[in-house]
Amino acid sequence: MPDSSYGASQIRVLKGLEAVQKRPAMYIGDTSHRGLHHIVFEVIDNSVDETLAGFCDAIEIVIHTDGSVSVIDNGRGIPVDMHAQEKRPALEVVHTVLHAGGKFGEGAYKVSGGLHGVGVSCTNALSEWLEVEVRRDGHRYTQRYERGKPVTKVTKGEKVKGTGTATRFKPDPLIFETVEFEFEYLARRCRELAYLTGGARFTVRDERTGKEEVYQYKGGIVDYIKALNSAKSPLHRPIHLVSSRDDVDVEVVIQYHDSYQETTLSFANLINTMEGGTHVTGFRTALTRVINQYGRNQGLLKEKDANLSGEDVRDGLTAIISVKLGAPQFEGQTKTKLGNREVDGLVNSLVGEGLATWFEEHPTEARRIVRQSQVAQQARDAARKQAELVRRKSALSGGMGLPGKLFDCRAKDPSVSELFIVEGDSAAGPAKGGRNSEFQAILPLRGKILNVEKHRLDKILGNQEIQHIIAALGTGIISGGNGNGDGRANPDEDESTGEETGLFDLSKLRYSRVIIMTDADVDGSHIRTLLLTFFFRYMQPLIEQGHVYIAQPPLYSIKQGGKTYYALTDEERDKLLAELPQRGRAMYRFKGLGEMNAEDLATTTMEPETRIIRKVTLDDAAEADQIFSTLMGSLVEPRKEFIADHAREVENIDF
Ligand code: 0RA
Repeated sequence: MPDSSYGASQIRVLKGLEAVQKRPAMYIGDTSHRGLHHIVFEVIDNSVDETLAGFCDAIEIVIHTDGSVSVIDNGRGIPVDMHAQEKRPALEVVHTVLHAGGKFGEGAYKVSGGLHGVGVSCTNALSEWLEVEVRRDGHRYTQRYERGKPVTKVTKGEKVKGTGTATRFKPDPLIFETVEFEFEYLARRCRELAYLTGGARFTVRDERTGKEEVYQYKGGIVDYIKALNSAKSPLHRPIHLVSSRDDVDVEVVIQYHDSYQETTLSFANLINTMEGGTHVTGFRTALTRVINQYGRNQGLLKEKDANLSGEDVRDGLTAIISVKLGAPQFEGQTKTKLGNREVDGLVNSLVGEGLATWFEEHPTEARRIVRQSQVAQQARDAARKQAELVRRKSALSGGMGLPGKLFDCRAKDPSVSELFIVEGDSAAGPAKGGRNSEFQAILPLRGKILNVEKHRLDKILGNQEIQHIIAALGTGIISGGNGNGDGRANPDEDESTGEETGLFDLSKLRYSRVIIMTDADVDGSHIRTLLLTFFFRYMQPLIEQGHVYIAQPPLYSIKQGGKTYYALTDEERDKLLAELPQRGRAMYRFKGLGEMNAEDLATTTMEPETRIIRKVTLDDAAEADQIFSTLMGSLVEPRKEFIADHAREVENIDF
């Protein structure tokens, strides 16, 4: 009965793809902006795998005007021959069977870059249509699918030169909440991949705007660290360590500069491990050990001196850690923490050996690094004393320690009360008028908000606006702060005394909701990024426990027939204008919160029954933190671009 097995496999395929369509979030995380882009990355990952295998050096991503996206590579081309078991062309199997990618034929990959590894069949299932074109064996082959199902056979076309795979697809609007692609989001990841693959050329083009970026970095992560430190004063040339053991590849690049912030980026199989993990722990333990050992051996650290802590040796450190392994385990809230136990000791010993050798060979630079860590140690002692002082002051003075600018609410029960952090005194007016003073408090921020990237803890705590926020919330802060992109409240798992986190106490939180309310423009979004970065680094549990929100004030009001309608975006405005009759209609554009009257602000943004607010996730905050680092901290090019794009807000940013 030759046909029954064919039928059975077809049914299995249908069930698989239907499961993806029924529960997309199970496969791609969510169906919002992030999930939408995830299905593009799923396709890009396949091309990147081909790059890692050494067969592909150019990948092109195009956003088309019809809402579809193309991913084009010059790899070997997905095989089109018959799949022995499935009795269908391999190309079709890859697109219709879950987890089929890379597992077929000879070319199975040792290391795969896909995050969830769900494969292109997921992208296919969640697309209104998908067309794939393979150049292979001197011919063109094509196939088209609609909502995951093949609507043509794999068709052999005309003769062509070269090899490669081109995939074009249009995300299904019945599945995704938004189908609007964001050029910057795709470009950012492609730039990262260009650094991590070290040589492959990534082109990202947006046919809606004509924008195009090309990323290619022959020096790999050494180029990456140079870019990160390009606006800083490095103490030495990048230290580049490459080694492997037990089928795990470890590549690390380290460069100290003369300012304070730590920037550690870590990757496992090219995935940005924002929550850190065993590779980061191994790296940190090795770094602390080698610097202390060298300092002791050279007599820079005296017998009576305390050891340098992990935090001390990371002041002014930029580091990129990239590991590749066969079976990565991803853990943590956002599945971006590497969990493989064996990696810790392995990275620890490989980095330890490499770094110790480098120190012996570069005594001048090595001494400079030890000396900088010692300065950090002294400053940290001083900062700790000051932090303790700030906390004691506010604890001793009880309610009296609240900032004068705070318009507090009457309710003293944190579980019912909310704090609105608003931008500028002009916005404070309507916010005060629009609030319910029984349970809603207002804290206006004024003047320059400190650039937390550039300053050490003692300076940050000295900043007025930051002090007001800390005092109003009542929780205190995590005194070490989080290293950039690390995502853990206490990064020093290997050496912590618990002292570092002792200053933060979530049970002291005076409001259950902390709502950031800024203008719906670029200035507002910038201040929001700054605040999220501060919360991410110094009050992370606040975000983890879901206490931070973003208000969404409207950009437009449209009055028509005695009723008022509001629009948050230009798209919403256009939709309303199309729906409402034109006669007697008046539209108004709010240039800022300060221009809204109290009633408008209350209904749209403040009253719990009618407002729109958004809960901030750790992911949002981590992303803000990364955007912030990129814009303010380091990369010169994006910063220039940013300033050019938003010149008028620059006066409010402390560079
Ligand atoms: C496995 C084997 C071979 C090619 C590929 C995978 C491949 C997959 C994708 C997905 C996007 N672009 C791709 N490029 C290549 C071919 C093995 C052979 O030719 O022997």
